[in-house]
Amino acid sequence: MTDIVSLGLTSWRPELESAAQQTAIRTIEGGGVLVLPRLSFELSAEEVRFLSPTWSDGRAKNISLDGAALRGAYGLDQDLGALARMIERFGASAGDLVTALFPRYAPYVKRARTSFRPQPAVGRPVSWRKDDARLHIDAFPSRPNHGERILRVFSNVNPVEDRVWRVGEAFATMAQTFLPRIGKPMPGIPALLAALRVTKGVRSEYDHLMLGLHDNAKADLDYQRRCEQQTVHFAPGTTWLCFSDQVMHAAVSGQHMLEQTIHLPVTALYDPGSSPLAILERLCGRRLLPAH
Ligand SMILES: O=C(O)CCC(=O)C(=O)O
Ligand SMILES: [Fe+2]
Repeated sequence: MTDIVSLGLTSWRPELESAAQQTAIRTIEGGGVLVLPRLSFELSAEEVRFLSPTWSDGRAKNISLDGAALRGAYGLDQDLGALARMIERFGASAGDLVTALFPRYAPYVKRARTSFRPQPAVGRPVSWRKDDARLHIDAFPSRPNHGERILRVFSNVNPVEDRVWRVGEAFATMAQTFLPRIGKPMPGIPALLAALRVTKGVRSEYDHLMLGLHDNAKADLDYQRRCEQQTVHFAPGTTWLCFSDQVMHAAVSGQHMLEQTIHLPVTALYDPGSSPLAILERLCGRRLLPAH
């Protein structure tokens, strides 16, 4: 069963006892979810108005802040400036938190995209491949990452409603089920996709397998129903973290969430042997990245 472990932190820059730090590291690198039920991201009275899907431009799934660029939002410049500052403040807080919890990761907390999700978590019509209501690991078709980890910090900013997830079985167990169903990449195709800029860089065998796991798990409705899983409620004011390239997760319900993604090289981990790259290489019995 995937570990769901809570810590009672109340600060975005906590000073941790060594035992709590070890718990945090073991939980997250072991493929669990670290839950901080007392760490809320506070909105100012001015910012509460952003808890509405009307700020979405209606096209993008989420509102996101990538460096200085706000995407997917609709409104007057002045309002969008305030919205961007709220998202930026969350990104900075999430970065502080990761630095305090996992000092080894600190050099890599050059933050990637921060997202704000004022839409209901489920209910929008999407293709099965994009349907995050199905259990999956995160793997992105256009962004090969060559084993780099996807660490995500989430916070439920809804004043009254839980965010609810299903959390599935351990990564290695899931991989054992689906690896035999994934074909070899077609020779020449990864290079072609990169040349055509369909992918940002060449898709490695690791990326091919991660996408294959993502797609095969989402496509298999019988697996979705029957695999070992638990329902997890993240109450209003809860923050949680996981490696979303490792934890099988699915959105069940909720609205109004902030999320920060941080990319980490496998070498930044306390235990690189726990990474999906190491697990898949053990299961396949060969290297999955090109030698360099
Ligand atoms: O909407 C959610 O709560 C989870 C969505 C998801 O799968 C993700 O952010 O990776
Ligand atoms: Fe996901």
